[in-house]
Amino acid sequence: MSLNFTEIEAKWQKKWDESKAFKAEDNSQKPKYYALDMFPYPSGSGLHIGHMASYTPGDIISRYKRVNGFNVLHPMGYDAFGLPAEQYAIQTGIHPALTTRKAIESFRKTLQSFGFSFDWSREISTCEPEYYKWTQFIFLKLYERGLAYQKEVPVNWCPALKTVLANDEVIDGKSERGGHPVIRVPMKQWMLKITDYAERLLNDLDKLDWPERTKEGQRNWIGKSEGARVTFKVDGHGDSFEVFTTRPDTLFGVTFMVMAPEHPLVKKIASSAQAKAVEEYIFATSKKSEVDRKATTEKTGVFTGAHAVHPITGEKIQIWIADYVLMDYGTGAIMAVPGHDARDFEFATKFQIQIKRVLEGGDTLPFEGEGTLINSDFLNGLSQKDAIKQMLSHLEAKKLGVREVQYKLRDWLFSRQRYWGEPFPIVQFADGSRGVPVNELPVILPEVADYEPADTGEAPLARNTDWVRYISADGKEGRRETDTMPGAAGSSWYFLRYIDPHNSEAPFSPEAEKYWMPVDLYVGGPEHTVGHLLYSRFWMKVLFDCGLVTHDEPFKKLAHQGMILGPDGEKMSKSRGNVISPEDIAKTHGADAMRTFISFMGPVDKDKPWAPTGIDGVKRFLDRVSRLVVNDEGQYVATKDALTEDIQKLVHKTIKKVTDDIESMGFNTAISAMMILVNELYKTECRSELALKPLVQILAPFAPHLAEELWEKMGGEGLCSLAPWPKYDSNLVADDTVTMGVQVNGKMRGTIEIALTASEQEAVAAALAVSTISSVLAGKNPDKVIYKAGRILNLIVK
Ligand code: ANZ
Repeated sequence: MSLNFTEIEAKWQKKWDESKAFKAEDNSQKPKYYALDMFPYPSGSGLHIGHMASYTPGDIISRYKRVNGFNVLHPMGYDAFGLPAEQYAIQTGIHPALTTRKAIESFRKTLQSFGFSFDWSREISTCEPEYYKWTQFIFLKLYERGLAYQKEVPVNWCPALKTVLANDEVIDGKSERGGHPVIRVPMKQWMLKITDYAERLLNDLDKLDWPERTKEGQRNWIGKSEGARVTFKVDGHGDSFEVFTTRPDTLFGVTFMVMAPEHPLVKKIASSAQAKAVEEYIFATSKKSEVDRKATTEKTGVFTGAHAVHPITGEKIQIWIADYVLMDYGTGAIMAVPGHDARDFEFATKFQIQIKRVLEGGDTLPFEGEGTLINSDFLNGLSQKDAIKQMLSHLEAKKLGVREVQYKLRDWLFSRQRYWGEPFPIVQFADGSRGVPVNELPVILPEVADYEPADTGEAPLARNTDWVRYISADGKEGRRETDTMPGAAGSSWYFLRYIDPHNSEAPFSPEAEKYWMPVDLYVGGPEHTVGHLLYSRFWMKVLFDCGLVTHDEPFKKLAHQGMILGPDGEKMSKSRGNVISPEDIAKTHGADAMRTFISFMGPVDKDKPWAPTGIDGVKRFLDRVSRLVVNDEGQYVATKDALTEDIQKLVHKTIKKVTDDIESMGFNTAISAMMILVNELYKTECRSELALKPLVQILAPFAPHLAEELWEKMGGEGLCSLAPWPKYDSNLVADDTVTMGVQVNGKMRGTIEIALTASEQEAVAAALAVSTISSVLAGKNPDKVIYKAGRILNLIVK
């Protein structure tokens, strides 16, 4: 009978809780370490294995840093507003406030049962008024700075969810949550001007220790393009229009123009002969989603009957409309260069428009590579790069165009026609909208019986006429904003609330911000790359500009956890029936085994299939560790014996390996190293506390409950979770002998086992003693020796 893990785990969770073992200190002289996990949505379906995979790495690091002299902030909370909670509430018919609170209770209980070393005194929930008061406060800061505005925009409307969605919430034309179809319709919405921060959001990525693919994901989403805005006159009209091009070098290759069907000039310039076809095409396009328009399906379009005038050659060029040109990028109109742009080529081919080559290179057109300019007047013979420069100067000198930078990034659509979110602290008066005075915050989300969204797009709060009616201090009547903020509002700054969670005067104190920020390690999924992770950076920069924070990036280092797949190697899902529930594993194997197995399965950021035999193996390993201290009869069997030299060295090497591996988040190899040590202890029948105490300490970040129990049994001082990390002696960890390959005339002939400090003479002597080497030498002495200690020994004979 090994130790009863269920009892042990409950016992130590209680002790940690009672002694507030993991409380982060506020006025500490110690260096700080802020380890943050992405907080969960408290949905009704409970915590899943993905949460465990996500929270285990940060907990290991927190526990490790805590015993290495750091004042560690490791908090947890709930992203409690937003669609999932509300959808669940609508399905069950119970108020979202109730279902959310219930889900939070269950989440907290499960999280505690896994021994995560969170500072529970800092727990926050974004749906509580004392929290969202400050979300509203920050919104007012954005509003005051002109970074929050209302606009009629084509939005992603999801008829099934009855709300609009942000671009990152729509994947392949379907809602990210639920996979419902999403269509484009114009609606008046709140927008946040994240585009004002595009350049800083792009540049500051360079100072972050984030996975490269995540930074690249943000770079692409921001999508900076440098080029020119060129003006074209409409032939026979007083009008002109502009195009955005990244390729001003190809201006002499333009053979037609394309406007987005929504372009304001289209109806005006369409010839009477083409008017009907144009109208019909505009109507057909209005039914297409942006995703469909961007898809590489067959090109469609209609000639407007109008012509543009080439700004340099004066040639007349047909103006078309086509849905592959989008209204909300660049200027909504392009100069088409079918010789060197594949989309334009396809279009020109279909509609039999002239195709001109203006760059040398490639056998066939379209040629999209780099080349030398031809058929291009004063650009002929120039490289593409020089031609771009030359053309830009020419356009600017002749006032035909200007240099321009474009970003793909769009302003953040920030309102939802839903109930379960932060009310906007905004009132519409007859003469315009105004923010409510700060002393009226929070604007409480009223309790309503009827919180279902309407088909019309009108927010549920609008039905609450008493709440909507607002009388200002100076007696003016207004109407409260009835939309609510999106789920990502509360999560855009929650890391700042943990640092001072009970402050009722401010979102956080300046001292707390100075001390605790930025987050030293943030662990969470890569799916948040262009949503939450970008929004948080944006809000942090706005707060920085307001002088409310002293750091302009929230997360110094970011790590992603991989997915835990089912035993079949597929993503876990109810329909596949391959879901592993953490609660079940906690019952059969215990939290320690679960945490250790998750760490042992492979590198943190890789997807890993769950292996039932794997967790059994890890459980056996933990049992083996415990039997070194207490045998199956419950007798204490550890000794105070001195260690042999070999075991002493191995203990120190293992401490070093585990230390280095935790630092680099290589948890799986840390556990392997501990397994090797445990095997050696069994082999040599060593049960000495001198080996076991450090072993238990370095095991503690992974299997903290068992470590505490064994530590207590061995008479360790205080909590193992707080005992200083064992130190290794660097003299004992140096590998003093190495195995080296030996070459004769560059050809590998054998190996020698030799001290790292061995001289050339000693190395040659050792080599000559190996028969496979001496037989090749056939009695001759080497004429020349190439020797680098520990690396190479090459004997040269003539
Ligand atoms: C002429 C040209 C020639 C272009 C050539 C490309 C290649 P990125 O890099 O993504 O910024 N474009 C501009 N506005 C557009 C819109 N609203 N909808 C669709 N396409 C648009 O792409 C910039 C290029 O995409 C621009 O440069 C323009 O085509 C097109 F050999 O102008 B180019």
